[in-house]
Amino acid sequence: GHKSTVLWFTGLSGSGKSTIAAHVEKALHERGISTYLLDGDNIRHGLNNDLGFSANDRTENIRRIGEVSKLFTEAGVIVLSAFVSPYHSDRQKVRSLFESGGFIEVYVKCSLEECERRDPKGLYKKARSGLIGDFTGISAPYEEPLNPEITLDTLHLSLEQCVEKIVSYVTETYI
Ligand code: GGZ
Repeated sequence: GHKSTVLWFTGLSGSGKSTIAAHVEKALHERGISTYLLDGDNIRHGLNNDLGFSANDRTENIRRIGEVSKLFTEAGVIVLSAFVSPYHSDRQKVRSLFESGGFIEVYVKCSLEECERRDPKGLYKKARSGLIGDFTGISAPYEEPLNPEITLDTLHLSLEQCVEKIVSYVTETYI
């Protein structure tokens, strides 16, 4: 039989989570593996459109995404979830929904300085000027993963190298 799994991407806004996840998804499809990508576009605009960015709302956001991820893995697909998920305890609760090996935490590591330099949506600028409150890295915390299965040092790895690191991890552990 086969075992499904969730790839849980965590990192700052602008660290590259969604971009890397989308490329991993494409690479897995090329190997005949079914996937489903959860990100802000399909979750925060739909299921979780009642939630904002307070600590409690983020906790509830991640809780629901964890449950949805579990449902999809039960349907046999590899789930790629790309959310800031800044709180260690929230990520641990999601991890506990899965059996050992079923939750692969991918820390998309990128310095605040670099994320702020990229600022693709101008959100850091708005956060600095006070137009957006509770902004991760500026006015809200980001708790680094303590023991992630995979760390991607995006300052030193290319997109292709990040994708390769994840795909080889998955194809070695997912039969
Ligand atoms: C952090 C925010 C905020 C605040 C809006 N803090 O770069 P993006 O735009 O596309 O990714 C960020 C996204 C974060 O939503 P998540 O559901 O991933 O967050 S969490 O896991 O913490 O619940 C950013 C945008 O939404 N955004 N306001 N205040 N990011």
